[in-house]
Amino acid sequence: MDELHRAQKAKEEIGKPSVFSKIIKKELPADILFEDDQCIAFHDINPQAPSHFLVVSKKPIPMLDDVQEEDTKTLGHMLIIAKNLAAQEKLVNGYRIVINNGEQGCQSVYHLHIHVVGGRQMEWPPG
Ligand code: DGP
Repeated sequence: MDELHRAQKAKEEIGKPSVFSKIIKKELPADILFEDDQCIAFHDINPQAPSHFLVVSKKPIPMLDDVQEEDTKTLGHMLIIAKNLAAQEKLVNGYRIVINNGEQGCQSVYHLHIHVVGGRQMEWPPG
């Protein structure tokens, strides 16, 4: 199943523990790059570029639309971790940060996460 079809089916999973919650609890394996009390970062299982990793909130916020004022610090922290890890991964020529939100945003896992993709020339507009 491709990412678009996964995204179209994914809303059925809202309210259930996400695959990312299982990775956070170490019930599922992942190639972890970083972890602290607020977030965890690991390589995407279906990379869209030579380097593709996710920075995932430990708080199980389903999507960006659900973020509240009280989450401001966590979101800012996740962006700082994303750019630190981009440097660690040697994405010196640039990279892209993406948050997919909802069905038309092509979100397939309803647990807030930032994509970091790099290692090749990105294009615009995105598909
Ligand atoms: P999004 O479409 O924005 O919800 O992105 C979800 C991403 O999560 C997608 O690129 C594939 C990735 N993913 C899904 N399941 C797993 C998993 O079990 N392990 C890892 N490492 N990544 C996963």
